[in-house]
Amino acid sequence: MKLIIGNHNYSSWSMRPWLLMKQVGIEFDTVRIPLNTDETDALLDQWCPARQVPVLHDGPLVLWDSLAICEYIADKLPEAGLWPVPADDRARARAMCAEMHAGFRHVRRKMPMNCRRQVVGFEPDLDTRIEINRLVQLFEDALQGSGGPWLFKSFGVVDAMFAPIASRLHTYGVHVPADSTSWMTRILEHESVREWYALAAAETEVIEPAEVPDA
Ligand SMILES: N[C@@H](CCC(=O)N[C@@H](CS)C(=O)NCC(=O)O)C(=O)O
Repeated sequence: MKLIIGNHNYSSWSMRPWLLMKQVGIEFDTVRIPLNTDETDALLDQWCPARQVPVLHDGPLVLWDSLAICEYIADKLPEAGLWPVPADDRARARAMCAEMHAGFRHVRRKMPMNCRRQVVGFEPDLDTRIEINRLVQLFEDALQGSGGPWLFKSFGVVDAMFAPIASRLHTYGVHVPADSTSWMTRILEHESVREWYALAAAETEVIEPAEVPDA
């Protein structure tokens, strides 16, 4: 199995399936395509049918979407329990992943993932604040419903899908309520997230549009 990813520092979509695959202990190789370089387009053409990362290559199967890759891993390893068992919880977890996948465009644009940075004095604008409040509502509802420690009790697709949000909230110094903070801390201290951060720290590429200046 090969997972094609972007820069560890910036590629939030890549982090999601990578983290899930690490969590379940599946063996895979990584092909890293640094984004925004002169070689990026040629490498995307070679590996990525939609010219985006992440992409999973598993034998003849080529899967070009982060959520589809997570679903595939969950299907392949049902014993890993990557979706909650009660149907209502599973439906809620799926709705959360769908909302993450399709939404939060202000958070994505104005708070780009940047594992290496700790941005000083960041003040979200109104649109971004509204989306942060929605994220907090999702976290608090899931954690209070499940009792934690992960969003739906045990680590699953939903935690992997929201891991880059924890990274962003941390980078931009956004404070969230206690339950959300505990989940954020737990995910940022997850062994595989620390490994991802170490890989990000070792990268030298800088993507200027993703570098939000300190205030
Ligand atoms: N829907 C896609 C979105 C992936 C996506 O937007 N990837 C970005 C990087 S994080 C990308 O590949 N951009 C191509 C580029 O910057 O050239 C998924 O979830 O897999």
